[in-house]
Amino acid sequence: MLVLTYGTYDLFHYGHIRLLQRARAEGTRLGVGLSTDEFNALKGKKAFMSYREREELLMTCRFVDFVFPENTWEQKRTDIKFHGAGVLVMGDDWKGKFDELETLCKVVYLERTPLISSSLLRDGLKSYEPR
Ligand code: C2G
Repeated sequence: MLVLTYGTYDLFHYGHIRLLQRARAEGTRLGVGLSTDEFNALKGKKAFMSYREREELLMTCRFVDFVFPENTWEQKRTDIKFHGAGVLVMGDDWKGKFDELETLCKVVYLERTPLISSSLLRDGLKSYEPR
């Protein structure tokens, strides 16, 4: 059973890894729709790392089988059909946002890992003073 999930995955961190690990456990393969820089602009986000860097890091993760670009909000529907996904997984900060896709596949919202986020890391990097 193929699982799909989506995100920016900037400054890859253990909150992402825990999400990917639990997402993968919902099926037998995991595909990640990785937000392009253009789509991040639509989300009002600017990633610290380029798409290629974020893709490269994701591909090192043993829970991820493949990565593809996420360019629009609407593509999830066609992605699920095209890939034959049985499950869509997102963190519960998205709870309820993708329920309409339940006509196509199981939709699972997993608890976010507390106290870690790409924006926390980005802000921390800005004020980092090497000792
Ligand atoms: N996440 C998590 N715990 C954290 C941080 C993130 O579980 N501490 C999860 C998010 O809930 C999301 C995934 O990791 O499911 C990726 O998070 P982001 O890179 O912040 O992605 P986001 O901006 O939520 O984009 O179409 C959906 C969007 O592309 C999701």
